[in-house]
Amino acid sequence: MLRWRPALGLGLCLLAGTSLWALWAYVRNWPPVSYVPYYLPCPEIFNLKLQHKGEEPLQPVAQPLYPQPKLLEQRRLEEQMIPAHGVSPGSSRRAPCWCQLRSSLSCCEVAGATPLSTWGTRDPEAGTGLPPVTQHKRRVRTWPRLPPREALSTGTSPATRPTELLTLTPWLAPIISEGTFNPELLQLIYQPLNLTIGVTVFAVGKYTLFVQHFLDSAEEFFMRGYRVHYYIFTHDPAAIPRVPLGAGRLLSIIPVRRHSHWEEISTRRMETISLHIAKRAHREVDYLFCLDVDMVFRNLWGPETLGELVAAIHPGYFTASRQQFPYERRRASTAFVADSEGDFYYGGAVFGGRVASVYEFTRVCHMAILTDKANGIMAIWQEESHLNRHFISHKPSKVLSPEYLWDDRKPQPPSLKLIRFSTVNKDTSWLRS
Ligand code: 5GW
Ligand code: MN
Repeated sequence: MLRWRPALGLGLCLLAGTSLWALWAYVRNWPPVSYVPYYLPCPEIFNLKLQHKGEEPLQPVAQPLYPQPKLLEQRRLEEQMIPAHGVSPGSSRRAPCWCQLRSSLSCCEVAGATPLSTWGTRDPEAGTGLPPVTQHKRRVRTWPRLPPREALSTGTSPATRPTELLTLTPWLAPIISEGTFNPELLQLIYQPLNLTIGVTVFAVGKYTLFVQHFLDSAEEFFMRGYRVHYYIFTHDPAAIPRVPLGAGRLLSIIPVRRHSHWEEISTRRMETISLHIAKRAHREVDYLFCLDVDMVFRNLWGPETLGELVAAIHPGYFTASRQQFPYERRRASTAFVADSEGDFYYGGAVFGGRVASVYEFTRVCHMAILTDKANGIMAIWQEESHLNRHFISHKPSKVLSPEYLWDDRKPQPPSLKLIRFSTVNKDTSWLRS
């Protein structure tokens, strides 16, 4: 009688313990795994791996929080006195600074004080018949209002002079602008390498009208003296003008489907480029730039732009703070960027790099776009939002200043010495009609 009691107690304890453990295991795994009930289009993209040798780049696991790098920096007059070769009195006591500022000061204007804020908009798009979550995309883009000049200057001290472009990112990637490089030296380094530079441009619908001007100007200014291969993606090969090309320069026309919805057009470029690299371009070019066609070259674009992965700073936001950048702010999108993140706002109209890196980049962006699509969401600026998200976690190895991505509708600020590549003024509503 007395013996089975402890045994019963022990049994009950064991039972209770097991039940609690099972309950804990269930709660810990809550919510249960669920799978997206969609078939993703284009599954081949997930399996393609480019045949290239090379080591996997090291990627940081966590994203640290750090202050936003400011592209336009004020420069103290005392720094101007530093002799070209180096150290000024007292400089050894100053904390080392990662931001290098250009040695020549040409401007007395705060670039941010020029009326950059009101110049242009992207056209609004009327109802597209998409579900509500994708409805508001392609809205008017208004550039952030910038503080008045007094607010930008440090005010009290007359020893400060306004703005110079930053030349190095906090992760030590050069920011390329006129005066930061020696073209003759770069020519000596790059010319013997016998490189081929690819360019992808899309000319679908009425955008074929831009091709002539684009190619004419590229022949004049883009990678002069190098082998260049233009890849023009179009629904209408007959509409592509026969522009005379210089020696060593090729043009291939690649037929693509003409999608009826602008959403498809503006999210398909990453897919098309990555497939094209895998199928063909990785054998034909060393570097690849992916450019908008509604643009024109106005000055030399040379080997200073070549790098592993290259991004260009968007002309509309180069004085804005990271909270003002038009990143995708909805967590439901894979392009989501928190207020505390972001270096520069890059433009979707220019990116490039080594062909293998551009392949990985476009493939990953395309997969992110597909994931969003499966979840019924489209990022606010489509490919540009995904490009910006990607460049936060995979920093570009070289950054092009807005000289390489300007917009004709904006006045040229004093901080830019020249404009090399610029969006032409276009009648957007007619083009897209
Ligand atoms: C059509 C409707 C909405 C958005 C884009 C298009 C479109 C873009 C098109 O109908 N055909 C076409 O070839 N494109 C390509 O995508 C062009 O190369 C174009 O330069 C690029 C990006 O579109 P953009 O230039 O209208 O976009 P934003 O942001 O530079 O104004
Ligand atoms: Mn464009």
